[in-house]
Amino acid sequence: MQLDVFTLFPQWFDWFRSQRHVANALALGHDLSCVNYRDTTPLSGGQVDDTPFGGGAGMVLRVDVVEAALRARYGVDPAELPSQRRVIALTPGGRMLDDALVDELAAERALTLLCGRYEGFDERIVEHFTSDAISIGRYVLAGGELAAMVVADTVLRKLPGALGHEDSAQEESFTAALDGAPEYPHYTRPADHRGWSVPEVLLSGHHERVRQWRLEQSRLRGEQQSLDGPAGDGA
Ligand code: 6GU
Repeated sequence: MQLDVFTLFPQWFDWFRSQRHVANALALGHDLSCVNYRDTTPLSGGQVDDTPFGGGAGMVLRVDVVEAALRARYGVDPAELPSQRRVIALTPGGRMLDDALVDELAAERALTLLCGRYEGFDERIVEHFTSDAISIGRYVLAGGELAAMVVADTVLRKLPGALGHEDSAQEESFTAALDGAPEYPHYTRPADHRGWSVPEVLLSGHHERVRQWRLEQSRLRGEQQSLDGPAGDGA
């Protein structure tokens, strides 16, 4: 997987790259590169954003700036890119990220993630240069960088070998193995702490009963989440 992140804050990703599952994925031959919009801006003084037409607060990332950055990186007209590769704008108005979308992205050979700042993107960037717009939840971040890290984190940990333990991403929260429900509770030693004891079934050594109990717990948690109300997709 080739992950390219376009951002004004490439140094934020230094920390991210050092996280173990990310480092594992990179050691396996995957790549995470950052491109700074500022390095190729056609504007003087390193300018990358501007005030919104029609007025209003904040600054908007300029379409000419993003075009120059994409053109420099890929050597083609960025308007042709969406038909060649997955180019994703991180924006609160985008498609909500969930496990199914992560699986879809993890199957790609390459992903381009565009981070907006301030009030976000000039809409022409999203319209002409991207194949997708993705949001990570119904709240507003100061910029797309944290969302890009969430996307990169969730995608990279799905790649074979990234987690060290091959089953880890198979039967976990929101996967088909659990019918899309959250994961069941886990316990480890001590079996009793201050009288808080581990459910008996987990100590029984009875694999089929353990399996049934876990499925039931997962299902109950899914029900509880539905009662808690919509977490973005209205489910
Ligand atoms: Cl992708 N970007 C920003 N700025 N805020 C968000 C988001 C993305 N997803 C949820 N909130």
